[in-house]
Amino acid sequence: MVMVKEPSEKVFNGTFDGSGTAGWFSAGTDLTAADERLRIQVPGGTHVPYDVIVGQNDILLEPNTPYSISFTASASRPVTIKAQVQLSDSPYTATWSQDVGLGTNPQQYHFSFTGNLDTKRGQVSFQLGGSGEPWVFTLDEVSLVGGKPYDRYIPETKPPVRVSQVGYLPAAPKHATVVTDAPDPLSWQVVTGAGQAVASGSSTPRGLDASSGEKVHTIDFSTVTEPGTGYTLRVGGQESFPFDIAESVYDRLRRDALQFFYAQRSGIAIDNALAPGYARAAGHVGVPPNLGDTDVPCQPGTGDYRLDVRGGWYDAGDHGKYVVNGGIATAQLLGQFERTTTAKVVTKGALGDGTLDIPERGNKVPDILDEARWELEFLLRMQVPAGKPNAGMAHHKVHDQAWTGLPCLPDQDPQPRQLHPPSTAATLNLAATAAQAARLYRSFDSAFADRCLAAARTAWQAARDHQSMYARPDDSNGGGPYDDTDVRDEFYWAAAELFITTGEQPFLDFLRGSPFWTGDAFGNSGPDWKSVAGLGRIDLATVPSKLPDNDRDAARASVRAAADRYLKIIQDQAYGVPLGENDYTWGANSVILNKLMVIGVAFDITDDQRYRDGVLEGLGFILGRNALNRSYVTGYGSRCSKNQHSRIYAHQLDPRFPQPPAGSIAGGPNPGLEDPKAKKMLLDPSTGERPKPQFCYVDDIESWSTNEVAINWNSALSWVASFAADQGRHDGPNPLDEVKISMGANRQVDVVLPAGWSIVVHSAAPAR
Ligand code: 9MR
Repeated sequence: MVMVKEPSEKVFNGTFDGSGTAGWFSAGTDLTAADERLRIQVPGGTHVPYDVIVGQNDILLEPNTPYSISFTASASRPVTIKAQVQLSDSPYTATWSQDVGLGTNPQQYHFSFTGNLDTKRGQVSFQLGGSGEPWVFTLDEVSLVGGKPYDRYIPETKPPVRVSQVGYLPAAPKHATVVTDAPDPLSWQVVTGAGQAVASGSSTPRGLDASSGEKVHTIDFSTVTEPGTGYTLRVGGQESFPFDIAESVYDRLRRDALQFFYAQRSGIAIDNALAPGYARAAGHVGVPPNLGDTDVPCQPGTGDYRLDVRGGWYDAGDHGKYVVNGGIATAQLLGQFERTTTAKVVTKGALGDGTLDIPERGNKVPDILDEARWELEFLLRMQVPAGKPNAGMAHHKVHDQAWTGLPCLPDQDPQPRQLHPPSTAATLNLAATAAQAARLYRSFDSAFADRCLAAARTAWQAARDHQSMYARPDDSNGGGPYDDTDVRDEFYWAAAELFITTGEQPFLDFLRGSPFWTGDAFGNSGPDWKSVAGLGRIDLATVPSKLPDNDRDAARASVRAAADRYLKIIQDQAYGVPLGENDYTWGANSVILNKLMVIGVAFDITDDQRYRDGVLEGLGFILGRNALNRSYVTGYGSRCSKNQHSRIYAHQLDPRFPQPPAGSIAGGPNPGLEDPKAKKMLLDPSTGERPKPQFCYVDDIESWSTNEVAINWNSALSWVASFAADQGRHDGPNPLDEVKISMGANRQVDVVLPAGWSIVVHSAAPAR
């Protein structure tokens, strides 16, 4: 944590305490911190001072202003460096420049000057080049004080009346939250787009909301059921953003959340006719400057072969492709589709052929399966071929050797790509998704289904033979680690999918021996890329299989138990969100959505409206009913996220690039603040304190830990959006489907009716 004392301190993380090199850059050398100091290996053979630089950009500088600069520095042998305060880009004008002779013992240096630059793009830097021999530079306690106090970022959150900015289903509950210090209930009114008040009541004071640090009331205006657009909620002279009430309120979101995946595709040109504004050349198809993905070598020491691993989706804002995260994203698309074959409340055909704008549209295969197959084909390519070491395992990931900058279109990525070592987790992700695919594609393409099942079996056996090959947590140069050293849940998930698809006893035997057979599969955060037992449990609970009835009942009961826990949190939270104040983390919005998925499954298997209502209420948080009064989905709501961290959707940095497509969800509030931008914008410069969890978010492209796009986050949104849309206009439930008629032992007909139904026997019409 940074501990800057002066309110007008301009240098961020000048003490290198705990935050590593956050906020600093280097040129001509690597940036490394050790022992809470910057420690730079300066290469030899350079000519001029600016051949090697370390420094910090985005420094606010004012004209005619006194500054004092100080730092502690030393060198492995006596050298002279140049310290500067200057513009960070051309013409690089310096307002202060000083040659500084360094000795081998750390010494504190202190200088004063009057600045004459007027810029937000200032730079404090140390030029270290010009030496024939290499040396080591050590830097600490860097400070530049002067000018206006640090301008703390205060987000715009008005108005204080918070609703789902997208809207509500006519027949669903409608809740809102108001930020107010008023101790007593406030009166409210719902007003139509035409200005007519249609409902009124008084709010419920809820006291301090710990996740935001603000006092709030809640409002229930569920009595308003008349469809319409442009409704607002008025409380104490304040008016909410407008919202709709309609059966179709989630229909566009269902399509857009899924359409996101096409724009993330690797290995294919994105067609402007299908994704207007997002056209780009095919990425990583072996055309320079790309060096992948058609012929990718293994990382040194991993294998002496090369693989064609083209295709799939780019994981997130980076160009990496990770089997582990590809696994859950694919499983959620497959599960979203499979749900429509088992749940009662579904809109027939809503995920069918012709529902997305993708090249495969019109091929008689549901578009969601076409999209998922784009990733599945990539996952299959990541399997180690027969005859190679660890055959049958899946490589953990393929990505750039070093991080690229932003923006960067995929076809322009010049980095070498590498296959990282196989892992047990990746192999089981392949086994699980390929096994699920085998049953879902069977009726559309039996050869593909066979190929998937064979790969799943091979992967399963390979994982059994290599049960503890783990991805390294520090393998994060040029890509994320997705490390995981507990793969019991991956084994359970893969066994579940293989059992459901094949019905074979050994898989059931394996399941019975798993700690998850009776253990909680959902935990406190629902399924995520690292905890996948819930994915298997949901399918055991919902997909017809040879699972004995009592075991299926137990699986269902466990889904309900988890859903009940999450519902309770929703009820306790004044913003109707299934997260407690300490549950916000990297990708928090996906944690919310994954918990909503579990609650949605509970509705599917019970028909209990409380679960349906919980899903819709939680989705309201994502769409604007939150402390930042923001919809986290691009293109949805009056104030929405649109600067997500992405090399492709880098509009914020360069207007020639697009913003993320409508339907892209941002990672969300994350008190971890694991990127320098979020730290710089949100940490209190004088105390180092961070804001309350809901405020730990910035819609800035450089904040990857609060504001990235990612396939596993959009897959969660897609599942929930589809569920929600189904609750609007759907084809069921048809009570007649539930009537069970059988022959009784005593020559009687036994009729079992759904709860609440009765039989009226009419006399037969006389025969003519
Ligand atoms: O979603 C991942 C999150 O759970 C981890 O805490 C974080 C740090 O390891 O990584 C996230 O995943 C990122 C991945 O490593 C690289 N591509 C972007 C992903 C989303 O930020």
